Amino acid sequence: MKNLEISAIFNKMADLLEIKGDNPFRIRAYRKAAFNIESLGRDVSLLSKEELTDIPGIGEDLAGKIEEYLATGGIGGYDRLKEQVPEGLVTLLGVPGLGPKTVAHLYDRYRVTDIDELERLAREHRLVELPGIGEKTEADILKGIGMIRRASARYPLGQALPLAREITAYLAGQSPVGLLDIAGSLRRWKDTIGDIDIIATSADPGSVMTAFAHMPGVREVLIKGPTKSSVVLKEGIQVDIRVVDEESYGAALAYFTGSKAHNIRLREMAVKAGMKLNEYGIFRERDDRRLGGKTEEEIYEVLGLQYVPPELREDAGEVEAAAGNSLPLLLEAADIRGDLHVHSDWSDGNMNLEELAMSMREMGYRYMAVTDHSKGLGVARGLNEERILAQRAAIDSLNRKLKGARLLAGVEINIRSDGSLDFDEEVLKTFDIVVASVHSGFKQSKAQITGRIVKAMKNPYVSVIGHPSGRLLGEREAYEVDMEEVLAAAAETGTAIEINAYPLRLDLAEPYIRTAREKGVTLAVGTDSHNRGQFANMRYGVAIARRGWLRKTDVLNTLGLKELLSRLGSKRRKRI
Ligand code: DGT
Ligand code: CA
Ligand code: CA
Ligand code: ZN
Repeated sequence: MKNLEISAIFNKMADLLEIKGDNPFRIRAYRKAAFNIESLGRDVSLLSKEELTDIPGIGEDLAGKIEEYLATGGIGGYDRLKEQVPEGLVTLLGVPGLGPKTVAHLYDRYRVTDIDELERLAREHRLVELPGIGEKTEADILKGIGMIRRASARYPLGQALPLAREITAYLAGQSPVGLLDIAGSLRRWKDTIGDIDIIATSADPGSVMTAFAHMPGVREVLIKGPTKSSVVLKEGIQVDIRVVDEESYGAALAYFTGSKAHNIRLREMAVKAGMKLNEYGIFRERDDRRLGGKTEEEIYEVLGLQYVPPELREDAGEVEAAAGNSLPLLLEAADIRGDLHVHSDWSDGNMNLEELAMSMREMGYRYMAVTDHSKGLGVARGLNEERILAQRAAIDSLNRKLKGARLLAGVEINIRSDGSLDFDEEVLKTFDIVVASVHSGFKQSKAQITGRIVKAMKNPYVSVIGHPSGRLLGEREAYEVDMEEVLAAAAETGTAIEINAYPLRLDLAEPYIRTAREKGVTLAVGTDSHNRGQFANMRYGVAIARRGWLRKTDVLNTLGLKELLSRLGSKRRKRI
């Protein structure tokens, strides 16, 4: 649907006109049009020109721009405006306390086009030299910059989720909460999080607000209202909480879980069916009769939809699937039978093999693959052929003592910069499982790095490609790799692709997981654990798999031990 795209452009045009000091009525017209298009509840691309001009605030001129966008994917007037206003000024307009006139002055006087520059000037007290700016405004602008920085920062899921859980546990212990859930992108298990959203019910909302504002770890209270508060934690993460009525709980949870795009689709469906959906419930339009809203399930049911798990709520086809009763039956944490990527103290892990076996039992697994690094990775004390043999003997003897579970003899073999591997086939064929990963040469060209991984996959003994894009959230971008090509080669060679569950990796990223599934590629979820606390990260891998629409059958480590070994063997046999 193009409504959101068009309303965003109209808002940007209003910003640009404001900086230019254009006619206030014209600016207001763009804002009003943007608002009305966003909340329209009907797809603008299906409307005739006449129906377009029936939308409040939309006349011939704006209707023409909408049609232009629908026909060409752009708006000439917008492009011309962008040329007239220096880049960066629009971002400055987003700083609370900074109006368009001041932005224009800042530019005329100091050529300021970005926030860093603005911050420097404010700290040097040079903003007060501008017309209309006093000490107070300057201080407000500095505050506003802090807010913007927080709003644009995103935090890894693995950092935000433990904090959110601490907060909910604290609130449950310290205040009279009834129902209590984490909502927002965190409930959808998005790989990075803008802020933490919490929803609750309570007989005494005021004391929940007080407990919330005084929790340990709060650096700043932004808002403290009767049912709604926001704080900033010392980590810099913002947390929002809302206390709602019990009869509205499901509606509020759905609303604040989002995504925004998913919500908009649901609201459109409601409107089409003569209903109204908001954070208070779902109602019959005609007489406002409440049709549901106590639970999320009620809302989906009233809309005639299957219940959509939070991980799928991205307007990525899930609404259509739910309407057609064809949502996938998603992978569950309980489907996982073992971990396929684990390090021991033979390389850079801190657990010995006995401890791995113990953790395997604790996790309720049938198997766990010991995949220490190979010799090329000196920094991780990678193993050479001789050490592999010694480790193998230790694994075999331990397995003889284990009942009902087995440590698999594996390796995380280095894919060298030319695509060759650290061990030759004579050695490789002695492993139960071989995970092949890139640990160097991240700066290679796309063609090189793709070719390198594809070459590794052509090796009949390579079972899985580990952390396939190399990304480290908030630290390192993925290397340039043609993932489509890697996935095509994975399908062709029968190589599995890893979903690395280490929270800073979450690699493969979910859009590619979906592509992988469509191509018939098998995914292998592994935690890459180096210490005992990391096995539980499997839950992150499962969530990311779910966000990629994976079913149990798409995932290698849902197989029982015998089936797994036979599947791992099938690629080898195919070659012979
Ligand atoms: P984040 O925090 O950037 O990782 O992403 P979210 O999805 O948690 O977004 P957030 O915290 O701004 O808002 C939480 C949810 O509230 C969001 O997923 C949907 C809902 N919501 C917020 N603002 C709007 C809005 O303007 N329109 C609609 N329909 N829903 C909204
Ligand atoms: Ca959020
Ligand atoms: Ca929020
Ligand atoms: Zn690795």
